[in-house]
Amino acid sequence: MHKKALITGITGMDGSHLAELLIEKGYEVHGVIRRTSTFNTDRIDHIFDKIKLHYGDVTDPLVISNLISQIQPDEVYNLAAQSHVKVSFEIPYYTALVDGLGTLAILEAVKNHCPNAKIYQASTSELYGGMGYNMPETGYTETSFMHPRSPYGVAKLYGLWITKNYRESYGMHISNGILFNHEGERRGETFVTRKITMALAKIKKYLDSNNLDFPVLKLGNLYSKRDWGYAKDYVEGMWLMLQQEKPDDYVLSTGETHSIKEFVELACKECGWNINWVGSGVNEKGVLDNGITIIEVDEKYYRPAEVEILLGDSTKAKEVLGWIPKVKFSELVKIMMKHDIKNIK
Ligand code: NAP
Ligand code: F7E
Repeated sequence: MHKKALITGITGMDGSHLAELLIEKGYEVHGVIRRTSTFNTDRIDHIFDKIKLHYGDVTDPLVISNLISQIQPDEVYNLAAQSHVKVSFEIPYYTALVDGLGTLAILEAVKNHCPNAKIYQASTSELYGGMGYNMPETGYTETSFMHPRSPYGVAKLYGLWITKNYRESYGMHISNGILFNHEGERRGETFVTRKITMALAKIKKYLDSNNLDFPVLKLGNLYSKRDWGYAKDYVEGMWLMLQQEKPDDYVLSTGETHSIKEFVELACKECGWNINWVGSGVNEKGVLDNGITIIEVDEKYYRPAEVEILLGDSTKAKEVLGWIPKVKFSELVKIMMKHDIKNIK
């Protein structure tokens, strides 16, 4: 008998990589997709025949309950979320509904219809808030103090605690993956890494044909630091958590932290450029050796509260799950830049 998995958020970056991994492992893979007026299945079109898709929304407990009751999954991966931190300041109520109460809908449905199913909850490094005072020198661990700094982070804190509560109250097998930023060639185009690699690939195309009429890349805070890993490594960690006899919570991270500027600098190197930073604050610019400005700061990308620095310590995941991230920062930038140079339109 094939194991059955249900993935919410299957059309997202992680959902698509996880679906591929579970197909490889012989699972019957089910996914929840939202009805949209244009296609939203780009990331899973290549595996369309190998998965079973169901219309639904985690803000609709009725459909979530019906689906879980009908499918009777062995494993549920709750990846659905309004996952953009900056956008969460603009739509805080909706973010709370999806990322907070959506999680509750999944838990109730599993408790009522298949209480032995194992659940993965997509928790996040945004829970820590990155203000520095609560970060150990070697990085945040599962027990570090949490201080979320956005409506997204606060909604995910509810998700973390309601899953812990169902685990303690009803003995359910629920694990939280506290995942630090992970990226890749399928990353949403408004997250900073992909925004950079796509914009630089476009600028390169213009400059290679001696056309200077290119759109300058506008960024917000260039000084925040992130612990960036590769999405494919992280979905492996999600699966490993559900293969354990006992549920638990795990940090997944690379143990390195780099600024937005460092990401830009390495990405430029992949394009064959050296970038120089001139000016400061909103007047700071990224200028190539030949004097061409390719980056400007636009304060519209600043956040009302910023997460300044994130660094994770995934010792527990290494020791218990045997999980080690294969791709580190410089390799990640290379993968993304190469992909976008090859595919940019
Ligand atoms: P993503 O690319 O933004 O994907 C989010 C997925 O959730 C999409 O499939 C989206 O569907 C779906 N979704 C959104 N609202 C929904 C709703 N109301 N009902 C059902 N589905 C809904 O995110 P990701 O980067 O793959 O991240 C996956 C999960 O991990 C998210 O929960 C995120 O918050 C969390 N996380 C991500 C990171 C990271 O660095 N990537 C780190 C820590 C935690 P549409 O395609 O229709 O929009
Ligand atoms: O921002 C700065 C921005 O939007 C990273 C989500 O997957 O990871 C992600 O959240 C940093 C921030 O990711 C721009 O201010 C500068 O400091 O790529 P991001 P995020 O906010 O870290 C966590 C772990 C999640 O859980 C989330 O779901 O980059 N930044 N200039 C910018 N950010 C964006 N988006 N756009 C800019 O122009």
